[in-house]
Amino acid sequence: MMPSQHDILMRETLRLAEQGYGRVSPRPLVGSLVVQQGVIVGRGFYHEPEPAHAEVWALREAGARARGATLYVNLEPCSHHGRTPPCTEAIIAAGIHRVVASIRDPNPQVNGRGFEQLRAAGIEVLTDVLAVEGVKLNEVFIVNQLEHRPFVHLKLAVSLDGKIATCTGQSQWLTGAAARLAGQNLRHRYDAIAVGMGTVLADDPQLTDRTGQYRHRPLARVVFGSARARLPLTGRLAQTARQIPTWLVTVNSAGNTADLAELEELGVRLLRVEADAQGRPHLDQSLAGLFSEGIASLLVEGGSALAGTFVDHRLVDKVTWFIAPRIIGGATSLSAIGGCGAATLNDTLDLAEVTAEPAGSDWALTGYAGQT
Ligand code: AOF
Ligand code: ZN
Repeated sequence: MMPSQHDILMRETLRLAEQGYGRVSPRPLVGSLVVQQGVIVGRGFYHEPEPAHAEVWALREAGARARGATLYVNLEPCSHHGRTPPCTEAIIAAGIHRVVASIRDPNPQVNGRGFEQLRAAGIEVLTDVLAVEGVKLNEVFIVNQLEHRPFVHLKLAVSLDGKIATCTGQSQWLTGAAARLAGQNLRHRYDAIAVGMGTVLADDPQLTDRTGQYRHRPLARVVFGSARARLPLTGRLAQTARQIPTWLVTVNSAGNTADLAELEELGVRLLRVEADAQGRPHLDQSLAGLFSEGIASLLVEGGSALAGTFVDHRLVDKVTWFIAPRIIGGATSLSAIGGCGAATLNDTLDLAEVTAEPAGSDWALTGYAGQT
């Protein structure tokens, strides 16, 4: 079937919105087009630090040509006074004849009111155009609005037999350059990377966005600790904590020890939460704390224990496995996911919408964790 004109123009709108990657969080990715008699006369996408919404950029460029035109936007136009006046008012004032949208805005301040206001002003409103793609583009924003927690994406590099290290603990590098570059590109789309203390102690990682692409806030680092394990003072994370936001999630019972005070002096931020049954930071509370610090999305990069905790709690939204076509073997070599795991095959974490793409000689398998 031939794609409709609306589908073609919405695809272009989504493509424009994507230019906001790294430049919008914790707000949504939004693109907009103004189309007059089949000709695009205005384009816009949302990008910090400019507060203007995508629709406003597109209307500005269109100027008088917006009168009687169709406006495409991937998110319902806002109806509230935020940092800017409502886009619905700007659309009505510009004389737009028809609005074509992909998805409704889950923000409770909008949530259907934008469409209502436009219809009440006599504007034709068409919704749900490329809705599946529209939801995917703003998967982070939707989880933020509905669940008030960061979107969680679990990303690991594994061997064909699901191991992340050899029996002697060697893990660098399991995958090739192309997969590692794809991993960097993933980092660019996230607000923070999370790792467990074991990974910090084993690898002394930098956890930085080295894509070279502009981002309006630095990629934050989050280390999940416990009551005992400490972030090494001389490690790369602690030593760069002044320049790059670095969080240590720890349990209340860790107290106010001298080494925690020293870490704070180096610029490491402490997030203290209650301990769970295993004495580790309570995961719901940790995510709530990070969210209230402005972290809207979290890329969990391991190791096995931390990944296991997220899986056991079913606090995973999306998964990407970079799979190297090599077999490590060995009963004692570390597998990707620790924790308790599923007791029966009814309890497994099952992925939906799975795609597999080649990444050099490796594979990138991505899927969504269905709610169980
Ligand atoms: C954006 N950019 O292009 C559109 C948005 O914080 P404010 O005042 O800018 O308002 C943000 C809300 O506006 C956002 O949560 C969403 O509901 C709506 N639409 N936001 O940041 C845009 N169209
Ligand atoms: Zn708006």
